Amino acid sequence: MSEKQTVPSVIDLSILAAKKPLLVSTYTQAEPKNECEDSLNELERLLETLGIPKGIKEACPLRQFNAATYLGSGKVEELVELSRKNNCDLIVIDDELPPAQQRNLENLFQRPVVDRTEIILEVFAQHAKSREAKLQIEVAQIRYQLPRLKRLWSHLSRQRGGGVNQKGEGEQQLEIDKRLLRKKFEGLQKELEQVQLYRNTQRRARERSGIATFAIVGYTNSGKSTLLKALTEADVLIEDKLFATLDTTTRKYCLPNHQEILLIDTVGFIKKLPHTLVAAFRSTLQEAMSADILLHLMDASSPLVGKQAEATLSVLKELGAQDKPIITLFNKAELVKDPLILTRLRLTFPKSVTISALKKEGFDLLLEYMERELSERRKLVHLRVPQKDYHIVAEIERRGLILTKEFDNEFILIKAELPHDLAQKLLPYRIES
Ligand SMILES: Nc1nc2c(ncn2[C@@H]2O[C@H](COP(=O)(O)OP(=O)(O)OP(=O)(O)O)[C@@H](O)[C@H]2O)c(=O)[nH]1
Ligand SMILES: [Mg+2]
Repeated sequence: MSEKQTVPSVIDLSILAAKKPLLVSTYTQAEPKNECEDSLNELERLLETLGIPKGIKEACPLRQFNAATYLGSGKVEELVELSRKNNCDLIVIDDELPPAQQRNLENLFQRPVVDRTEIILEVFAQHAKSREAKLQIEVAQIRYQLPRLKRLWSHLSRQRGGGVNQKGEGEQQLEIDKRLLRKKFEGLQKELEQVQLYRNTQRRARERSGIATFAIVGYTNSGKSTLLKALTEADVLIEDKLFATLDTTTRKYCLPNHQEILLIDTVGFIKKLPHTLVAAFRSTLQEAMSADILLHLMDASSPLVGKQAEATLSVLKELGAQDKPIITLFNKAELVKDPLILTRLRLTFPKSVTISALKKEGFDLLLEYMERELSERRKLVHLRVPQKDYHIVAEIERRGLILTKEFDNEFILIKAELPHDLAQKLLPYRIES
């Protein structure tokens, strides 16, 4: 697939042309209703990203789970009535629905029913720019589509007003489509493996270079790309949109103590991030997860900051990165009107800095924390290196932090903080302090 080609939509285009959607989210007795309402607002933002206008939002208490229709039959009836009265042309459920539930709901509503996963997949599909991101999203889409092909066919036959005969043809075509889709899936997987092989080689080269790496992680729209740009002038896409970034950008940066590091900006997270996407984007995400230290960026101005942090930490766990050292950054601080919010956040996340990536505020303390975090992970050593072994000095400069350097005849006396593996490698040059 070329970089110019766009990813085909999972949802049919009539859905993207919806004028008045009905958004439905649920909450159990144990959950507060306002969280459900916040979640609906987030879903509305996802739809807005796709150009779908605002519609009606319904937060529904979930008393009893219904295996056939997700919501209880009384509630569904109520919602069908509501959607008819308001001429809603699309129903969006704020959860991932099994294929059968989705089909049953479509029959009851007589309108297309899409779930949160489908919406997120479509946002990713529209924002994917690199070949790898496009391949990854197509793989995720096919995984999602395969068990739901029947539903797509029922959409088509409804559009054509399909009769009995066409139904038989439909079943045959369904089998053919499934086979074609599986074949396409295998082809894409192979292509993706090739791209990822190249990426892994790059990553290993970087790991071998041993330069300390910081990855900026966090909820979508928290300001990750803004921070990378503010520090490194990197030409990255910054937008007030969910999932603006779907690729990884790495830039060199020199800390005030002259230590060179790499900074990585990557795809953001969201509550209920579909597993198909986590699986498909695993390699992109793992690149960030291979960093030495994580900078967890939060949008402190969002009323959902706590929930967003929970969602981020849970994806980090799913990726096996929960034990990495983390510095927490409360971003968009200039928008926070109530100082109590920041005080509360600081109590929950002790190793934290308050910043504004947009206004470049709070960076002095942030850089100090970054230097400190690196230095804690290093060993202080005194070395006596022959001047002729200048490549050793170069490696110390690149990977460690030189505190003092003195010339002593044909030797250089160096006091430096080094990563543990380098300190071990330079054991023959070590002297007592
Ligand atoms: N007021 C304010 N806005 C900010 C700040 N940092 C970022 N933003 C805005 O927040 C929006 C999202 O910023 P991005 O840097 O694209 O966020 P991101 O985390 O990279 O988002 P995704 O790539 O979509 O996951 C943009 O409109 C930024 O201008 C800040 O410190 N203050
Ligand atoms: Mg971004």
